[in-house]
Amino acid sequence: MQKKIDAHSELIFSGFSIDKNQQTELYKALILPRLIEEKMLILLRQGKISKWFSGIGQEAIAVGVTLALHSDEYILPMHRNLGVFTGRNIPLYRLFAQWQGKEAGFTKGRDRSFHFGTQEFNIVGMISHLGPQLGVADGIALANILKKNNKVTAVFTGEGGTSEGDFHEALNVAAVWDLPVLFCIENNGYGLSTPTHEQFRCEYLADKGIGYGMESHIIDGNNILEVYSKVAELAESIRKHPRPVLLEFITFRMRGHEEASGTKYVPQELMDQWALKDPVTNYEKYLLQQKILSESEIEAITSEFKHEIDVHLEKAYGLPAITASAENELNDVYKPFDFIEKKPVGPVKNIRLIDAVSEGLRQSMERFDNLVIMGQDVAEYGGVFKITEGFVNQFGKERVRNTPICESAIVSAGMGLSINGYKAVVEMQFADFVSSGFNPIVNYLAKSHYRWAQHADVVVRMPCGAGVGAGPFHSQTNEAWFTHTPGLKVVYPAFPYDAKGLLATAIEDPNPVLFFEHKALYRSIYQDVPEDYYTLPFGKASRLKEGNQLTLVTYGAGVHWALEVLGAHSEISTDLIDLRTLQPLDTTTVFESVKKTGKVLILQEDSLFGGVASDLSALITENCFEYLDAPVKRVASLETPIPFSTVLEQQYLAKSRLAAALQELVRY
Ligand SMILES: Cc1ncc(C[n+]2csc(CCOP(=O)(O)OP(=O)(O)O)c2C)c(N)n1
Repeated sequence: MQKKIDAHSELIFSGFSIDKNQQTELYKALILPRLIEEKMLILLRQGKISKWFSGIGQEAIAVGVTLALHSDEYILPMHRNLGVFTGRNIPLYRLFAQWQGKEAGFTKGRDRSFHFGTQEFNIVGMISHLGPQLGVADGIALANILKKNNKVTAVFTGEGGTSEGDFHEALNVAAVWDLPVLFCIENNGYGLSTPTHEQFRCEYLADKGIGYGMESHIIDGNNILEVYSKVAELAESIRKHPRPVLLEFITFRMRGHEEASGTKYVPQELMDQWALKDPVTNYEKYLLQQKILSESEIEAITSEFKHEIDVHLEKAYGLPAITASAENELNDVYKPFDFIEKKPVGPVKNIRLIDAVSEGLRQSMERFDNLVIMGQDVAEYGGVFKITEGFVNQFGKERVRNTPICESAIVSAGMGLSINGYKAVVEMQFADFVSSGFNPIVNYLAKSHYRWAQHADVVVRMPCGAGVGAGPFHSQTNEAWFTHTPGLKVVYPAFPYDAKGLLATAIEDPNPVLFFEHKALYRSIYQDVPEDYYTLPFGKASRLKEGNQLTLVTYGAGVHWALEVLGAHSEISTDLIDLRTLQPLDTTTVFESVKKTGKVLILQEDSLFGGVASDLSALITENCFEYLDAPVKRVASLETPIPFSTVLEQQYLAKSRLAAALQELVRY
């Protein structure tokens, strides 16, 4: 029977087998974040820092967990976990520089407060969306399992964050894969202004562990000795027997959500009760009672820390402010990648696009033994398109992983693998389902290198496209969702040769790549493809036809529509350009051609507004205006969802309007 922990339960510090020196060390670690915060609150009032999320009253959790782990084990803290950062002994001036947006911080002024990670200290900070980091912890832990290094990963969430789908997905994945993760919920009573009874209906969040088949514990989060000893014991046990454990730390948020928002919605009575359970003052009282520390020793520790804080603050103030340089900003969006083209040698084989993707993937798995494939039904079943058929036999189930149906956690796990030295290929069963993994792609993978120089070595494979009578949710080509987001690369091959070489490059490239594979081309397009491994450069379009009346630019299935229509209209002399990659985009080849022909038609399978054709059209207008003999023409699919019935789908698709548009443009 679990003891009841709330504002009234007593903090009992006796009975833990922690020696006196260690108890003193814990005190020092506990009081440092409190003293820093007290200073920050003064600076905030003086307008010297922008925003502050207070962890006052919750320090025992971050400090206890951090000190219970080994320093080379990853911790993923939240916005109230200053004790994780101080517990890892990050020089204070660097933290202050981070909060002042200075170069010596961790994000070059690009992100605020605790939104950063540091490999140097094995800390991976949150993104604002709270939940995704739980799945990132899964990926980090998976890498530890693959390395067989017996390490634990600890990840934090507030009780409010447990309402997010990411929480459920991450715990479920960790349970199914036996990942050594400590999921630490800090239940501090409120998610912004929302009390726990408006957030969830179970008595204890730890009870949710039962639903995941996961061990769970409730811990008094205001008792540093309880937190430290319980977590140390569990961590040791998890190192020996890898498994996830759910911990609910009961505590209280003694200040507002952030300093400007106040606490009017919190009953004063509750505030008063919890003030009596302050984790720092109570522990101090116990140490004095036990004569482990004297008043004067506490005084000495406190004044030494205060001095250290002042010295480091002065140092941070003395550091230069960031100067804005667009070049620096743009240079840090992607991790530099020294692409070396591996030219194909040896015999070729006539294969389908689907075979080329499969072969490219297999050869990358052979080449990179740190590459992991994750996706629904990708293991024994071979994926719904059979691209990974036979992979389990060759590479084993550790590296070819069936996942539960949880795109968000798996994309996040890909991020975690990358943080811990692995490469990931995530197969979306259909590109349409990427919407369920959208958040970690556009907010985590895409922004991570820019924010704190952490690359995301993840390829998301996207079987996409219409023309197969599959209706609104199995036919979309949603590349424009991603070409809009800085930090992502987007590849869209139309031929087997390109698919194999570009996939190899995507996997070599340490940046996140969305790799689109058109389902209608999978089994219909054949080509002679080198049997050996080779790579192709990103950002190089190919010119498939030479002509002088107009330029037709397209990609994916559009390329084959164009070839078919142009084949039936040989009277139209056309430069046909297949873009091959959309980010980076080869504008040089496009502009050269447009300058020669003076007319351009851009064809895309996606519906018109906000698509790749629109931006390309704008670029051509801006860069080739004087050369144009006609307005830039865009041909795209109808502005409707994609219908299922064949007649409706044919009408929907841009292909049905291509010939007429071409003839009109020639006549212009
Ligand atoms: C996806 C998302 N929704 C909403 C928010 C706004 N928000 C930031 S923190 C927060 C409360 C979080 O509560 P909890 O998880 O309990 O953590 P606590 O702040 O209490 O430590 C909210 C609603 C957000 N950052 N991200």
